Amino acid sequence: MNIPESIYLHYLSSLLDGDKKTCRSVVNGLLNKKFDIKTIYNEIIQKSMVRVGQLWDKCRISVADEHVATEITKEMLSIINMSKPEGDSVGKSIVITCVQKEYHELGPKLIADFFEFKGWNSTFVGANTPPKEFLKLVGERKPDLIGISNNFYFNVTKLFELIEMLKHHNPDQQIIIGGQGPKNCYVDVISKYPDVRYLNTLDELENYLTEISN
Ligand code: B12
Repeated sequence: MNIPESIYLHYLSSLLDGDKKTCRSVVNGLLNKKFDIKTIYNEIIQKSMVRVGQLWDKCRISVADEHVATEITKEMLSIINMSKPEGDSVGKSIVITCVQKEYHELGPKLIADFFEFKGWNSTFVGANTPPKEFLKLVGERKPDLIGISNNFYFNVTKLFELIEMLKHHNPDQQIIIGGQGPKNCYVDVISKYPDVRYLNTLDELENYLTEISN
C-alpha cells in the first residue's frame, strides 16, 4: 500500500520547518498503521531527503535547514528501527561502511537497518572510514557480506580502491555497493568484479537477498 501524498507533504513541510515532534508523530502513525517498512523508507525518508537536496541545490533552503532535516531524519531512522519485532535470525552478517571522504551516512544506515529487519546481524561503521581500519574490522568479524556506500561521485576512486583492497584480502568476498556516486557512469565497471553487485534500490536489494538465499 502506498503512502497518501497528503501524509508525505505533511511530513515534508514539518521536516523543512524543523518540527521533529510532527515528524515523529507522522512516522509513528505509519508504523501503527502497519505500513511496510520498505514503503516508509522509500516514500517518506528517501523521498523527503531527495526533495531537501533539490531545494538546497536551488538555494531555496539553507545549508542549516538541510542539516536540521538530516538530524531529524536520523532520529526517524532510529524510531523505525526500534519498531523492529524480535524475529528469527537468518544467521548471516553484514558490515556496511562509507568510503573514505564520504559523509552521506543516512542511506547506508537505512540499509544496515533494513538488513536487521530481514533477520541479518548488521554493523554500520559510519561515514569517512579509513580503508585500512575497515579491512582490520572485516578481518576480525568475517562478515558474510560487505556493503559499501558512495554517494558523492568525486569519491568513486576511493570506492574502487576499497574494492581492490577487499578483493586482494579475500577474492571470494561478496560485496554490495550502493549510493548515487557510481549510478550514471560506473555500474558497468563494478559489474566486472566477481561477486560485487551494485544495488540502486531497496527492491533490487530484496531481489538480491532472495537470489543469495536460494
Ligand atoms: C543530506 C545530504 C548531505 C549531508 C549528509 C549528512 C549525513 N550525515 O548523511 C552533507 C551536508 C554532509 C552533504 C555533503 C555533500 N553533498 Co550531499 N546530499 C545530501 C542529500 C540532501 C540527502 C542524502 C540522503 O540522505 N538521501 C536519502 C538516502 C536514504 O538516500 P541515499 O543516500 O541515496 O541512499 C539510498 C540509495 O542510494 C541506496 N544506498 C545508499 N548507500 C548504500 C549502500 C549499500 C550497500 C546499498 C545496497 C544501497 C545503498 O539505498 C538507500 C535507500 O534507497 C542529497 C540529495 C539526494 N538526492 O539524496 C545530497 C547529495 C547526495 N549531495 C551532493 C553533494 C554534491 C554534496 C557535496 C559535494 C556538497 C558540497 N558542495 O559540499 C558534499 C559532499 C560531502 C562528501 N564528501 O561526502 C549531491 C551528490 C551528487 C553526486 N551523485 O555526486 C546530492 C545528490 C545533492 C545534489 N542534488 O546534487 N550532503
